Amino acid sequence: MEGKNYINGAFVNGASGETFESRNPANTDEVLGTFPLSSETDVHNAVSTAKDAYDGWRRLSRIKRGEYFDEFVQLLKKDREEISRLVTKECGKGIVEGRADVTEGIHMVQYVFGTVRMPHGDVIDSEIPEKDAFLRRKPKGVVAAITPWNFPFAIPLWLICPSVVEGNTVILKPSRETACTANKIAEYAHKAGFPPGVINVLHGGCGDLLVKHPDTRVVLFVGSNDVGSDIKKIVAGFHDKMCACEMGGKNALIVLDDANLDIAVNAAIISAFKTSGQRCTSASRLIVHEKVLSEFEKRFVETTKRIKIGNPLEEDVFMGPVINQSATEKIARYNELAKKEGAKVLLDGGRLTDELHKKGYFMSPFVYRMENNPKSRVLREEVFGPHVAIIPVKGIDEAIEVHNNTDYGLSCAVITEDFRKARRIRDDCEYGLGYVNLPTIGAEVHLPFGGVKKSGTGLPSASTLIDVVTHRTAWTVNHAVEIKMAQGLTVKL
Ligand code: UN1
Repeated sequence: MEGKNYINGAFVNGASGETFESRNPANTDEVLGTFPLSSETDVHNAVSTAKDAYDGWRRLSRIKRGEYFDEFVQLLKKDREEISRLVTKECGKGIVEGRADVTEGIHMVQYVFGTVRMPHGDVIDSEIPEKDAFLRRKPKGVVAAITPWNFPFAIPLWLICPSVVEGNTVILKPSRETACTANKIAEYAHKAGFPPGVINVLHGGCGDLLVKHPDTRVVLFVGSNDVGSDIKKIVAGFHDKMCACEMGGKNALIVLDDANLDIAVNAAIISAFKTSGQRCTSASRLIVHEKVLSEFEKRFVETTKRIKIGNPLEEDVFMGPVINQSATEKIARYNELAKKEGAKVLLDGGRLTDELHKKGYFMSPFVYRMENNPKSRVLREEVFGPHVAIIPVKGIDEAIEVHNNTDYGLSCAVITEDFRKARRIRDDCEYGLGYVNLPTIGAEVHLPFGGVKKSGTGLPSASTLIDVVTHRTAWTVNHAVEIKMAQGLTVKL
């Protein structure tokens, strides 16, 4: 694919002429596409086109804006399989997950289209019977959306769809690792007929320029805490810019003493190893009650050994490669660190270099048992790979304490048959997404998606992004011929 930026309804080269490549992480010899490395000129062009398009776009009725999404989703649904295969090739997740990523993106488009004929504000009583007050929503202007490679289809759509349907215009800056998928999003938006400048895509190397640009009103970001923290600092320097950041997790699945162990093992496998552990919602901590520890551990390790790692386009492959060389190095560093910190290694993971795997970034699961230690780095820091600790606990109090012993707070799951214990987890653990008898992954688009502590800014994305990309305004109308004021302010001279 010869990728381009998508600005003002046209596919264009970058101003500098510099490019980068997107490669298949399962076979690094395979170049999937070449893309422009965007520079200041490209950012200037994209932001000014999005700014110009904003006025016309916001003036359309919300229902008219929604109709573009109807066209968009029909095109996406027709090519669902082709897009899924591209997602899988580019980011390495198994094809079942490639399809799920595309399905989740499609759900987001369907969701926003479904909202346009639904109530969108509130009518609020006034103290004065002749006054009607309305809560109305206004768009904000140009939105910059900076997205990661692990959900190259769904996450851009989580951010683009609510922004655009509300009347904002958007510039998407996708990860360089998954530029082909972002290019596809631009192609389908183009075919769906969105007016020029409403949706723009800028590849590579320009995220900070978009954040710093005085005309981007909102910055939406999903990625690492380091980058998110830098974005927050830059945005704080502007009086009229805000950001909503989703920034990873160190999630845990808690297995209590009364747990159904079939559910527990299955949920743990899904939580730890889907997407090779590279979801913000992946669990890298399994907090297990000592009464069920040996049985759980035995079954979890046996099942993990059966995981098929290989070409993610094969239907029965569970784990594809991780995303790139530096991911393999980071995971290996954390595996070593776990050993130094006193882990009892149950499965020693590492890079697979045999004939079948030598061309890709394949890592096998690293599973260990480790006593709770509030100072341990491996039990507190995000690894983003198939690296998982089993932490024994004596009861629910300790489980909660261990759960909260990290700076992150995104996703939490408990396996129990006891609704009272589940309620304690619900109330005392720190998280944004909580699950009972389920894995820590698999949120749906019509729920708020976001975390607490280092995981987020408290402004969840997907459906609830509407609160970030709109101003809630009060609009009050007087139906009387005289002015009657609230708070006893009525004056007649
Ligand atoms: C992410 O990893 O950043 O809940 C997103 C889930 C998916 C989204 C994950 N629906 O696991």
